[in-house]
Amino acid sequence: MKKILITGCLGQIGSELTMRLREIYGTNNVIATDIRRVEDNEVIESGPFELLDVTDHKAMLELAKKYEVDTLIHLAALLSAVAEQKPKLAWDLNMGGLVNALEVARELNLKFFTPSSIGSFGPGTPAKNTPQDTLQRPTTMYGVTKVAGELLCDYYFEKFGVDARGVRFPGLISYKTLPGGGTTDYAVEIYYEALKNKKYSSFIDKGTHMDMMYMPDAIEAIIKLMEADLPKLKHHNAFNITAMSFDPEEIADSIKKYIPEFKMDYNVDPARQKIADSWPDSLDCSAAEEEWDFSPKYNLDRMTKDMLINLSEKLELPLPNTLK
Ligand code: VAH
Repeated sequence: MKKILITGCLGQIGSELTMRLREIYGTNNVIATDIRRVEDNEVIESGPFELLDVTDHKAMLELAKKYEVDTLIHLAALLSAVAEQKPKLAWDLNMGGLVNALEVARELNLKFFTPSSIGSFGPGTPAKNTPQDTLQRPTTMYGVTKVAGELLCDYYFEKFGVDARGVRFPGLISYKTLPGGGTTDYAVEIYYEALKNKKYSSFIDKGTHMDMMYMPDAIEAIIKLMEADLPKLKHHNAFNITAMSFDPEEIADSIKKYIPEFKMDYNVDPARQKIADSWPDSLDCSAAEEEWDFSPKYNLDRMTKDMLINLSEKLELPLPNTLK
């Protein structure tokens, strides 16, 4: 990768990936795009930014040519909960945007990345230690677009030689940008509420295990995969990756190690609970470990400590005594 075009740069992944890529490859070599412009935003103010609607193939092609990029990282998509409320819009954006991005990668011979998700699995998939190659019959529109996306990316690799790579992300947790419309968002909200109010009502029920990962590990995984030697990859779209699996009780217990008075109860959202119940409990990541040395660094307690320290600063709230 030398010159990179990113779509969805203002999203939860894009906001952090753009800044990290600019650190590594140089600010002017990372062109950030999104459908909207916002004020007072470090991604927009720190380097090249363009407005881009990913359903506009011509506009995407013109930007890729204008900046003479060699890599396209396509992140723009609707997440699971919103996609379930607006399934037709989710199909049009997630699939229309993806096929446009793959066409641009084909036409300009670009290296390509787009994320899949644990949402690409369904109730018929083995829930524990979910294999890299297994049944994928998701019961959500988000999952349908993720499975279709994986198949489309592999098609472009086999048919046109597009070097398309992807990972199946678990729930991603970060303090820099609030997630938008996901099922795993409870695992981000809980940290904000723990600092603000010392309590949280989880919309996901007790005992619901889902794979999760701290954002720094997710960012490094994308870069590591994209820099891997192509001949070493037996899989392309998309690799199982995860760093931990927990349920609401376990993340609450981790927070209590730093905020002993923290209390959690439940106000389950049936729609997002139904989505979560259809996803695996824990993934087998051996293919990613063997083929490109995937190795996350944050476990639950280390993530909790880092989240609380950074959120205290971001929210201008007192650091818990245990962290002083
Ligand atoms: C979502 N955060 O909840 C995303 C992700 C595995 C979850 O795909 O939709």
